[in-house]
Amino acid sequence: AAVAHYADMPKPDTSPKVCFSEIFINNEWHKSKSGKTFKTINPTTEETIAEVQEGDKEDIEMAVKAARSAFKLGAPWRRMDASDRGRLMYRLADLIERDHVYLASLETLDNGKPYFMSYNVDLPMSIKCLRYFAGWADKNHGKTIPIDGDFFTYTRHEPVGVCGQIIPWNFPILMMAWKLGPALATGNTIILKPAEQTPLTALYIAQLVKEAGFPPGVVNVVPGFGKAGAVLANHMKVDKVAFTGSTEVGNIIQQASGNTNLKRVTLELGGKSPNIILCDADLDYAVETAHFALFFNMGQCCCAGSRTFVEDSIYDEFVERSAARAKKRTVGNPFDLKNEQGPQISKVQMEKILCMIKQGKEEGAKLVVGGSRPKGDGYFVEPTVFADVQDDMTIAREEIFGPVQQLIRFKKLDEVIERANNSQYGLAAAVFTKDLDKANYVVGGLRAGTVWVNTYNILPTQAPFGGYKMSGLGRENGEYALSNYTEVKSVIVKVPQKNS
Ligand code: TXE
Repeated sequence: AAVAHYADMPKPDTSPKVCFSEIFINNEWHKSKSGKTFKTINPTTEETIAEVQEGDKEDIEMAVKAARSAFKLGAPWRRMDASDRGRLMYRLADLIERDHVYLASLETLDNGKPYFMSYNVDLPMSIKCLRYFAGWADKNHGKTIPIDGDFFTYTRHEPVGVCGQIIPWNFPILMMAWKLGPALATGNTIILKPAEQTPLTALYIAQLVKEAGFPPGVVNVVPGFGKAGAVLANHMKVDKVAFTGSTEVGNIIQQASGNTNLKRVTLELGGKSPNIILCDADLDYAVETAHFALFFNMGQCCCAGSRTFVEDSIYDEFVERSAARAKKRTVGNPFDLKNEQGPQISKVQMEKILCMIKQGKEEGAKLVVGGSRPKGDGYFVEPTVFADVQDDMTIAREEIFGPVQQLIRFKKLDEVIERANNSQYGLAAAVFTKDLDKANYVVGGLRAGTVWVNTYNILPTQAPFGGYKMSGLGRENGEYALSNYTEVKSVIVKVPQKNS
């Protein structure tokens, strides 16, 4: 199917020009107050793509001021009709679509993900997300409530206010869309901090925000490191922070809120998602989908199917076929359409993955394919498959965030549900079977925010996504996301006489 698409796809721009590398506040470009810059690296070549202005405390202060001012009573953004907020969002989606090839190319350059994916997955999903939430702008309404006594009571869904949004590097444009969509639809103002590894597409989209006609200060984009994020999380004048990243930093952000102004916090964190394959599943399809569940985006997915539980009677066959599939996986230059896998995001991540592979071997898992860094430049890791993985091994407990598949044996359904749930995480899960009763039983038993049945990695903008347990707090996407960006106000009005 992938090959058939090649012919219809516009060619990538393999050296897209970097147009914006400064800090975006009040619809203007600024140099950092400290004068500092940082390098963004091409993970395929290990070369510097650009020097980016490094936002820090003073720049965040300036951005918070801009966002507060854009949120003032009577400000254009506050006075704007909700339907017009939606129109601006549709316009932003149209502009991203206009620059689809450029943005997909820039994403591939900065992140290393195959252009085939950035063009066909990241960009379309981001555009759809903005359009979906644009439609919500004038539909997120309150209720009238028949309270006791001579009163008229209604609720207003009001914006929370100034929102800090801190995003990771694995899906830079898509994470930006998931954050901007519900926040703008509901009328908030934003300071977004992209990940230090991948600031470029967020900065380009900032310029499109201006071109679309959003008033100054509504969307501010401050590139920088975790310490700039920490300033947002601790800021007394930030009303909410939305974060996607590691569970470790998620904990810190929740604490920062507790230590300061109890700002609203939503978190989308790590996972160790179980993918349960029963013996009656279509074997070819299950092997291919389990492969995709783990290896998609170089394994850098919070919902990666990183614990593949396979029923005893098909286990050996499954291992053999999974190994054969991983061996066939094409790895290399992400601009080359035939490659399924590019480099990992950074040297740090590559080394973390290699270290966990070593631990897997030391703890007794059986390495059946891969396990090393291929020769040459770039932060590549070979597609790797481990068999005979036990639940207590590090590779079965901790997030690897790389192209490393764990195949785990199970015998009974009850047993596998318990083992699947025996994790600090609860982001996603899947079950493969033709038996509807068994599928429903597994669905009911799993403690996870998303459960896929006979599929994986389907993340529609219309359906909520988020984690149980230490995988997060709150839901992104779908109608549920709106409540994370609204305060509910009860208004109680004395009336002379109430009638039914
Ligand atoms: O994440 P961090 P890192 C997991 C994955 C990966 C690990 C580490 O397992 O191997 O996390 O990746 C900002 N206050 N995920 O180090 O540090 C940071 O600048 C406020 C899962 O890249 O959590 C960046 O913008 N912000 C994940 C963002 O947080 C801080 C995606 C994420 O970086 C901060 C990425 C602080 N104290 C990694 N420290 C997912 N859920 O999809 C850092 N940041």
